[in-house]
This record gives sequence, C-alpha cells and structure tokens, in this order.
Amino acid sequence: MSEYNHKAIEKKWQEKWEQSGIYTATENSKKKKFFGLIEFPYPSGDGLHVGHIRSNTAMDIICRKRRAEGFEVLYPIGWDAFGLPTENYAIKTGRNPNEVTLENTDTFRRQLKALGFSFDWSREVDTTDPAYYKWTQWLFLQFYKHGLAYKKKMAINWCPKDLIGLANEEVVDGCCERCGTKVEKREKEQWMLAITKYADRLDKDLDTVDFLERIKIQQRNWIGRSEGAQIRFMIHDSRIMNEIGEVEIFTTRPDTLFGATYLVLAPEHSFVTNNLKLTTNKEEILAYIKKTQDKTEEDRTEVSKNKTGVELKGIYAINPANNEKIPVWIADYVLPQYGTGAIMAVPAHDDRDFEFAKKYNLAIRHVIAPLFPALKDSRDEVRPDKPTEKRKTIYGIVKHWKDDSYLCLDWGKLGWHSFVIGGVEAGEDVIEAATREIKEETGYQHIKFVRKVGGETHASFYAHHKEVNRYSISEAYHFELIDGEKIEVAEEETKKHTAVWVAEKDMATFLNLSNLNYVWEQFKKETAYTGAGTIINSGAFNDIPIDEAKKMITESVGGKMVTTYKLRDWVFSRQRYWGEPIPMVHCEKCGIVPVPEKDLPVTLPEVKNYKPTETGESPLASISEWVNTTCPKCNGKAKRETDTMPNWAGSSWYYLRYTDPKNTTAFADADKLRYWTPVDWYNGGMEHTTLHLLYSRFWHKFLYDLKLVPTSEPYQKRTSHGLILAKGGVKMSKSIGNVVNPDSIVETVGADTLRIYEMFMGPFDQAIAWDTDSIAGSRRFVERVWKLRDKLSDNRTQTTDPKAKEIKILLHKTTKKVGEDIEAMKFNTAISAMMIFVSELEKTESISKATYGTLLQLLAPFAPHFTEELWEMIGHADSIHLEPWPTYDPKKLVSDTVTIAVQINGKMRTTFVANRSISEDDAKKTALALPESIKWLDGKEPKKVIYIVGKIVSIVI
Ligand code: ANZ
Ligand code: ZN
Repeated sequence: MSEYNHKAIEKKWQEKWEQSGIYTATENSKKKKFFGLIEFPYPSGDGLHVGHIRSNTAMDIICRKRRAEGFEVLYPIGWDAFGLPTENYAIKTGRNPNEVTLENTDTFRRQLKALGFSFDWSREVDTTDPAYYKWTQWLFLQFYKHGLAYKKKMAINWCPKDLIGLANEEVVDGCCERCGTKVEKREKEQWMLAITKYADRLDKDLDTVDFLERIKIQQRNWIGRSEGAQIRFMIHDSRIMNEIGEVEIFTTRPDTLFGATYLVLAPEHSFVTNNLKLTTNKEEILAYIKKTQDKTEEDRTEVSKNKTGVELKGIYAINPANNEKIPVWIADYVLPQYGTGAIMAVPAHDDRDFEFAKKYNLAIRHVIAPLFPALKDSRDEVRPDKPTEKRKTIYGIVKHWKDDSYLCLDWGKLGWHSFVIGGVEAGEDVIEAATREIKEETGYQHIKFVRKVGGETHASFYAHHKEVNRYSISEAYHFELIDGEKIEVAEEETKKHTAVWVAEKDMATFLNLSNLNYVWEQFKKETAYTGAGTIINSGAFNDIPIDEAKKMITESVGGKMVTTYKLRDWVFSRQRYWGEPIPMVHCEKCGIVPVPEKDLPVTLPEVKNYKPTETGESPLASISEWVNTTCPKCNGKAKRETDTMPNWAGSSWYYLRYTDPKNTTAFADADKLRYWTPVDWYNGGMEHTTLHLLYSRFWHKFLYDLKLVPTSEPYQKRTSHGLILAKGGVKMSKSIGNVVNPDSIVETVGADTLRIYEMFMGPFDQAIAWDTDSIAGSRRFVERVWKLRDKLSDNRTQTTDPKAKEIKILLHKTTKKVGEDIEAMKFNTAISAMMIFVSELEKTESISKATYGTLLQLLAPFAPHFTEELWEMIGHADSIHLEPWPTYDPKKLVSDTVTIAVQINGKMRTTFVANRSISEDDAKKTALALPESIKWLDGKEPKKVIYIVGKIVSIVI
C-alpha cells in the first residue's frame, strides 16, 4: 500500500482543479443556482487567521454538497482591502498602502489556495482596485442624486496630541488608541447617508429572511424601533405665572402620564438655551451644559453611572393630565438626538427616573399596580363560577423590638405564609386599621409606625375560607414593636392563623405568595415598577388595560402616537487617505457639484509620502495637484472633496460584484444579477451582524427601489460562527504571541487534516480554544480512512460476509446524519458519525468498493484532496466533487436484528442477537439455552421468565 503523502496529494489536486476549472461558476447554466458567501477578508499584514479557515471551510463544505446535489454554485472570494491597519503601517514605513495591500493579498491568496477551498478564483474582487471602487463611487452618486447623501456638521473624535481625527474603533475608553491622550470632540462637516429613511423596512423585512434568531434580535436592537407618544407640556414662569412656551416629550409609556412628577430636558435642548434668561440659576445651568460636552454617549447612558442634573429654577411645567405644577430639570441621561430630546419623568415606573428622584428628593407617584393572579391550576386559582369581592387590605411588616425578625402569620391548612394582613373598612385610617389588626391577630400591644413601603399591589385569587374570589388592593406599611408586652389572642383569630417570628434571612423562603415576596423585595430595596399591571391614581383611566390606556390618555391631552428609531443616519466621511475618494467637487460659484459619472473613478493620487494634516482634514487635502481641479458645471476653479468613504462602503455591495466582476459598463449585469441573487447562504462573524449586515441591506434596498437589483433583501439566509481563541480561551493576538500560523500546520499535517480539525473542534456556533495537540487525532482519522483501502474487495465476496448487512445499515444512517448535520452546520457531529462508521469498517474482513466510495463522498466536502486521490485510486476517472451526493433509503435505516439482554435475578448477565421479529417463546427458549443461563440455573427450573419485546429476557431463579 502506498503511504499517505499529504504534500504531494494536495499540490497535485490543487493544480488539477485549477486546470480543469471545476469550481468556475457560469450563469449560462440550466441548473438551479446556489450562491454561498463568506465575509471577504481584510488582508492584514498578519496573514490568514485560523478563524478565517473555520468559516471558509464551513461554507466550502456546504457549497461542495450543493454542487454534488446538482446546483450551479457560486462560491466567490475577494479582498476588503481599505482599512486603518494598512494605512497606519504605510505611514509608519513610508510606503504606499497600495503596494502593501498587493503584498498582503498575495499572501492571503497563496494561503487560501493551499487549503483547497472551492472558490471561483476568476471572480476575485478587491475594493481598492479603481475598477471596483469606480462603482462604489457611482453608487454613492446615486444616493446623492436621490437625496440620501447629504452634508451635516457632526462631532468627530480628535486626538489633540497626534492632531488627527480618530475612527470610533481607535478610541479606547475615551482615549486615543496610539498615545493614550484623552480624545476631544470637534465639529466638522461630514457626508451622511440617510439610512433612517429605511429604518422601518430594515426592521419589518427581517420577517422575510432566514437569519438566526439572535442575528435578527441584534439587527432589531440596533434599529431600535419604539412605539410611543409625543405629548406637549406647557412651561410657565414662576414669578409672573404666565406661559412662556412648551416642550414636547417622547414616551413609550403614555399610560403613566399621571405619574409624571417632573420633566427632564437634554442639556443641549434648544428650549434651555432659548430661555436661559428666565431661569434664576443660569450659572449653574451653563456649567452643567459645559460639563456634558465632554461626555460620550456611552458615559451618559450607562445604567450603572451615577445620574446628575440641574433644576431650571424659575420655571415650571404643567402636567396636562392633572394640571399639576411640576419642576423642569436638565440631565445628561436624556440624549438630545433621541425622541424629542425631552422626557416626562415617571420615577415610580422607570429605573433611571427613580434613581434620579431619590437622589434629588423629587415626588414619586405610583400609577401602575403590579397584578399577581393566583397561578393556573393552583389551589387558589380564580374560579369563574364564583363571585368576586374587591377588598382593600394592608400588609403590616412588623419588626421585633430588638431582634432581626418579623412577625408573620401561618394560615395552617390554607397553606399561606404571610405578613400580618388585615382588611380596611371604607373611611378608616389605614395606619389605625393596621395597628388594630396587629393587636388583634398577634396580641402585641405597643406598636410604632415607621414608613409606607412602595405602592399598591393587586392580587386575585380564590379565598377558600370565604368561598369567593378576592381582588385585593394592598398597601404595605413598616411597623416596629416597642416591647414584647402581649395579651392572649382571641380564639376566632387563632383558629384562622397563628403568629410566628421569622428571622430576616428566612423571610424570602417563608413567604409563599408571589405578591408578598414582591413586597418583601420592595421593603428591602425599593425600585421602580416597570412591568405591566393595573392603572391606578389616574382619574377616569383607572383599571383600563394598559394598551388601550396608552392611546386614550395620549389623545385626551392632545398628544400623538408616533414610532421612533434609535438608528441614526450613517456618518459616511473619513478624514483618511486610504479609502474611496468621495466623488464631489466644491466650486466657489456652484457649491457642491458631483463628479460626472463618465469621469469616474476619481482615483487616489499616487504619492510616495503622505501624512495626516494638523487641521483634521484628510491627508488628501495637502496634495494640491490632486485637490485643485475644475468645476464640472462652470469650468471654474474648484477643489475636490478630500474626505474618503468609510471601510463599510466597499463591503456594502461586494456580493453583487461577484456576479459580474469584470463589467466596465455597469456595477453588474442585470441578467447575471437575476440569475445569482439573492445570496442563498451567508455565513460570517457575530461582530459583523449589526453594522455590516444592516449597511448592506440598506444599500440593497435602495438599489431595489431604483430597480437595479431583483430582490429587496440581499441575503436569504445568514448564520454565524463562533470565534477561535488561543489556548486557554484568550484572544489570539500578536502582542501576546499566541497566534497560530496555518502555514506550518498545512506543511506538517496537511490542509485536509487542518480542515477536519477545525470542523471537529467544537460546535460551529460557539467560541472554542485552539488545541494543537488535538490535531493529531484528526490526522489519525485521515490515515485510518486511507488504510481502509487495503480491505477493498469486489462486491461478490462482500455479500456473504455476515457483518455486511450491519455495515449497509450503518452506511445509510451515516449518509443521512452527515447530510442533515451539514445543513444544520453541525459539522463536528457529522465527523463523529463518520468516525464511528470507520471504526465499524475496520472491524470487517473486507469492504465493498461502493461502500468505501460513499464514505469518501461523504468526507470529500470536509477533506477534498485525499478523498479525491483515493477516488482516483479505486478506479474513478471523474472528480469526486462532481459526483451526485449519496442518497439513503429510509427503509434501510433500521436493523432487522436486535441485541437482547439476559437478566438473571435482576442482574444483566449476557446478551444474544436475534431477528427483530423473534417470538416470545423463541426468545425465552434461546435465553434459557445460553451457557451463562445454564450455569446459573444449575439444573433447576426457573421460577419465572419474562420477555420485554426486543430488549430483555428476565429469568428469576
Ligand atoms: C416616560 C416613561 C415612563 C418612560 C415609564 C419609560 C417608563 P425606548 O423604549 O428605548 O424607546 N426617553 C425618551 N427620550 C429619551 C431621550 N432622548 N434620552 C433618554 N431617554 C429618553 O425608551 C423610551 C423611553 O426612554 C421613554 O419612555 C422615555 O422614558 C425615555 F414608566 O417616558 B419613558
Ligand atoms: Zn462651478
């Protein structure tokens, strides 16, 4: 037998495949198409990462299976090559980034080819190639022409030491990534893309695609669609009491309007600047506004951050629901760009407002009561056939005079464990009533009121002792006993319940009704109640279901229901050299003029050296031969736009270019787009499922509206892989020195082994740590498959082998499992199924060529080289990768034999193999005749023999 020589085999087949072009996709095909996509790599100077291989192999497996299933498959590759690391490296070394990029892509190409991916290399694209970015610029012009690209003053991150504008990813904890200096904000005119115009469709159309649920959730969170109301509050001057204006707020909870006890405006809100003169604490307000400017949005919205604010003294607002005067504040936790930049604060039902109100001692009014219905199927479940009684009750949380324990009630056979509970009669003072109840129910005499605890809670349940349904409206009060003086409790009380002392630490487990547990939590630490419930303290709107009340309350005060989005328009400018130049010129006479389409591409100037400017402009601004141009409209003096596009530009449409990468008259031909799009399956990292996915969906929808692409969504299906981490579960990074170099692994064990290892290392969607030692296991598996060839026989001898039948069944099972697992991206379990199959084959005398061939076919997508070699060795002329995918017969999945266990006196002693249809009689007879049974019976008759069909014969001696 010949030795397995991975180097020779992999080289041989990579060359053959390239010559024969078996992976070249064609759109002239009559076949159904399949477009498989992976995120094209950024060709960094570090070369290919083992993480790239994980994603690429997965999609390679899927694409190879699709080819075998008869699809015309497009599996393309390219380079997302604009980017900061290359630019920074180029600046440092004084080289042109173009040159650096070409070097890097050469390395990536060589490495990817060595792994045997079935890419159609004839369709390679490179975002930095002028023939490519001509179309990125053309697409930008379409946005501009349709009013979706516009200029706006925006704050950029500015490093005052390096004198350079920083991309968000270069700002780490508010400091410049390179020098650690605190980053400042600078206002600059930026190009924007109006993605918000598509917010609604970007959200809704997620319903039409097959994306993993967690990906849809990320997209939706980023878009941040929120339904709410805009409501106007009138503002008055406190001294002369007259109206001075109004502020409109945005809320998702108009149902809580009666609980709005103050207003909060973003410090940047125009009302503040316009009315400063009316306030009596102008200095304080101005100082606070100034402080806000240094804060990032993350700082401002971080839940754990201490909330700060300043009251606008001298003015107040009117709550339109109840006409109460309420104070007006500014606070940085209210953001200027979201909603209307102003809120009504409802501290009882919003966490941030609650924290703020506690800190500044502002009023808290409860307008939603949590409702606790007794659980379905519980003893206390509400009985529809019984009447319901509404009852006001109070909970007395009664503390011991010196210990940390509380006086509670044990309701005996009713099963309840509660605080001291009592009813309140109409008109009765609640504290008096509570004090009376405590005395009556527990006998203690000296009671001191401490405080009220939280708001109302409501509960509905069946009261067995009264045979009615109760709807209880409860308030909780904290009391303390002054001393232990006590009288005897009346029998009518002790019959119902007994008073018990419960240590503080045991309270949570003692109380066994959810409403009481909630009250106990509130007693220990009061919080806002943000959930659903019953509307209270809201005049005519009490008891109306929340969803109805939202609309009714909004309308009653002249507000309107609106939908808002967190999504903002996309800042599309970068002050960088290494990006697509934005194809615009600034003319002294005509203003902003787009570069005519016929003059595209606007190419980057070929300069040896460039540096960031000190003014925050792009390095292009100081290359005067390039900047100075003529106006396309009036031919007068003009200057080129020096901002370039962000990294996301080229990747927003690259998948479209793959369908027609060499087209010089359009970004892609309409017929080709019609054949290939949408992408059928797109796999990529979770880190790209928010922005890149959203941006490209936005571009695609825009092109769809222009009738330039045939579908409204670019990707039919989107999945994600887990990251590969270094040993120990930490990130691979050059600075730690734990980066795994794929080249050396391919060299020593081969691409096939590396591919199998990466697919076998763990569940595909989960992060996993690299383990060099385990690669040996994958290599051994490859060698075992290689060795099996020694057992090949012709088919005739095979059929007489008794094990052959079992092998046949297992082959059908394995075929089914591998096929299904590939579709579910469970590559690791597909491989283990093949490993089990190989172990079984190793136990047989001989293997048929057909069985071996099928095994090779199942394994070929995972390990394309050596399976191809073996396929050829066993006499096939055509490539294994073009063979039809193996099928299985569902009828053959079950074995017609079973293994039956034999128990003697309850202990498993032996087994036997029998036909599945064996009769009870025969099963018993066979079991009794086994040597093991004869030994145990020792000549005696068994007392009892029981047969459990297909499983056990149990013999009792
Ligand atoms: C009153 C209220 C009562 C609120 C309540 C919540 C709970 P989402 O769901 O994220 O859209 N809000 C509105 N504009 C804001 C801004 N510019 N900056 C900070 N917060 C703002 O959040 C909407 C809620 O966030 C709004 O509903 C408002 O607080 C707050 F029991 O209004 B709510
Ligand atoms: Zn002009």
